[in-house]
Amino acid sequence: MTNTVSYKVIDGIAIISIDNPPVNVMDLQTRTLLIEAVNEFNADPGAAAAVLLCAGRTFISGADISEFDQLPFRDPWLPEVVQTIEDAGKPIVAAIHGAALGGGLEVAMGCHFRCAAGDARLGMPEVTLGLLPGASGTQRLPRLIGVRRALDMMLTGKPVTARDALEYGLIDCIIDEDLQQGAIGFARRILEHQQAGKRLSRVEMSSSDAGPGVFSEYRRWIEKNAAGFFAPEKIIQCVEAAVELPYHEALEVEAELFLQCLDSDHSRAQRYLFFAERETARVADVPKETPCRDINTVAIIGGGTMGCGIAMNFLQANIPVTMLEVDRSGLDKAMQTIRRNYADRVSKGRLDQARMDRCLELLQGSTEYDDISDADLVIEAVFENMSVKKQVFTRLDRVCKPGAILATNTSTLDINVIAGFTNRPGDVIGLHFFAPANVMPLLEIVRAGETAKDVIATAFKLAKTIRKIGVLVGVCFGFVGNRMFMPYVREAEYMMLEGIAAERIDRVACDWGMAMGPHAVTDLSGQDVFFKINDEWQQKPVDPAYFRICRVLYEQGRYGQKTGAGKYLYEGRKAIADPEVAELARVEAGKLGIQQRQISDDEILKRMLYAMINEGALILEEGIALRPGDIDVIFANGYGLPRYRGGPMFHADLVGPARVYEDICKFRQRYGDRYWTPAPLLQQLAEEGSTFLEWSGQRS
Ligand code: T1G
Repeated sequence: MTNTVSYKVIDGIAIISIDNPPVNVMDLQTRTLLIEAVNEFNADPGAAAAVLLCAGRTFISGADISEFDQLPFRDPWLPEVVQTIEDAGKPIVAAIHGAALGGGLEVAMGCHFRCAAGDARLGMPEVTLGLLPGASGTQRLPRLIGVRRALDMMLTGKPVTARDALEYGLIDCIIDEDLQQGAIGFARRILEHQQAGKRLSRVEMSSSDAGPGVFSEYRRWIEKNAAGFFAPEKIIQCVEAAVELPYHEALEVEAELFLQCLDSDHSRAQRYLFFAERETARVADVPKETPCRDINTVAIIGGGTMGCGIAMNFLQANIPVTMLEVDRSGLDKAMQTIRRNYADRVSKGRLDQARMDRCLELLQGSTEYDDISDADLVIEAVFENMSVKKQVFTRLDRVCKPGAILATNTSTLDINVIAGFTNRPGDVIGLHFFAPANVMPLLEIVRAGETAKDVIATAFKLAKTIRKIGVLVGVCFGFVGNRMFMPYVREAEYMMLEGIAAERIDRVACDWGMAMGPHAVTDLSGQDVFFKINDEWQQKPVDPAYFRICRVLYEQGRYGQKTGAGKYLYEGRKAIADPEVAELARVEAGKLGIQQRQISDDEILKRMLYAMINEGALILEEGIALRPGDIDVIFANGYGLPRYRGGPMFHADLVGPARVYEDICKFRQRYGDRYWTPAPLLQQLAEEGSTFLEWSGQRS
């Protein structure tokens, strides 16, 4: 194993270099060798100062997250490394490029000075893993940049730019030339001026550093922005300790609260998603080195809401787009929609005017198919109807150049049939975006029977280019996300027929952490949308109770938010429980002979989640999803499942497949086989005492 830390001296300045590809994590070897290098520097009379930097594309990106499941930590643990650096008898300058994240920034704060390249980023993303900075970061950061800015960084997990870091005092200088040379020059200057730099553990803090009411202000921030998450409150408690206790006592509080976070199901779920999101691109028969097609120009067919949102993704990635509509008025409307979407973002400060102008410069419009004959990628986003798709793909097959990728954004139709409208099925793939298409991070990449491997590889590369998380799914009704979401809504609807109010069902879902309850979601998308999806579905259950309330509401024109009434009444976007809907449910239940019954919150939640989990088990058996983690990534990034729950399959493993199976068997006894026949894989795991993760061999 090559050493990940090296030491050398250049004209009296020691260079301590970390080289631990791909992102210089502080694993055990690197922690051990870094301490040895600092000790060597301490003892080296030929080195008056030291520069600590990293090889490769980034500074230290943090502790090794994969170590967190192998407790106890193997010494030297990171806090010891940071303190060893600070205790050095001579100045050490951190030279940061790429990103200094988590433990990486903590190591940099152990140094006495910090320099950074102009495009470097510095952050504390631990909260995104359900953790807190556990190597003295909660104590050093407030001492360096103040309580408020430290809480902002640690609670949001968002990195700051080098310029902001300089303004905050997080770094001492920005180096625009060669980083190592610049840092050496900086080190020489501090020696000339005999500057000792900051030993943060010796900086005193008191409650006056926090200011009145700051912690209650940030607790209100948590309620609004991070409700339900475990770690944010612990971060605040660490900073309270920083201003109330001596450094070393407060450090003990940090250590204790860090372990509480580490041991929480929330953090296990969030760490699991971190790796699961990086695993989705691993496709056994499409190796990493599969060549990709060049995508330099994109055409979008259909300038509706989805088509415009999809177009914006590529414009923001500096890829020219031609929007194709059937006629001039449709095209003008589409171009206006895109302009308005960007203008909204500019008015909200989420985009600057220059960026908007650049995006619009890359946008062309046309009503002629011939104008897109040279596009490298065409994405169809027309009306969800097979005959319309046939017209589009027949024409694309005729006009598009050889090698162009022909993608459909369909969410329910059979892509094998769509590929059959062309003479090039290998070039056809599904790219299923989620509304709003320019915002939602999820992209279902739908592999049809003949989709070529380089087309799949290109789709994954494209997903990264447009900052989406691509997940490969197979062809079936609803692919993975919608196919599992429908049983979730089906049960939510059925319980209304059993006499449970829509608002109570939604509350139970939201108490578990869902961003919106199932009934609020269907009112947002539209009861008409759900009615049409089911109407198009040839193999839908032959069951008069299936989405019965949705159908009755549709027939009454109560589509949801868009008509001011659906499952709820609406005053603007405010949902108000509607007794008429509860009565409607009772009437329909009477017609269907469905008994009203008392149902506990616990069962309400299980009925919805276990319906999803059972469908997910079928999906895994059918190979429609490659891994349970892929399913969970879909739900964490496209359906508002809280990241601290991991996802439906992670939840099943947490509860235990055997207990899920047991409850599903009880539902089967009461409601029959149609919806509650346990998936064979779930039964197998229950009988083996195994989990979905073990079954898939996926990294936890
Ligand atoms: N630990 C282990 N593996 C990591 C890792 C980490 N910290 N960061 C990245 N990897 C792996 C990743 O799984 C992938 O592996 C490969 O490196 C490339 O990553 C005590 C408690 C740095 C911005 O949260 O945000 O320090 O898939 O594809 O897109 O207070 O990686 O190739 O096998 O993401 O260029 C805090 C996490 C840790 C930063 C680079 N730090 N990493 O993005 O590459 S907790 C973080 C990232 C901590 C201390 C606390 C990104 C990146 P594989 P990648 P990228």
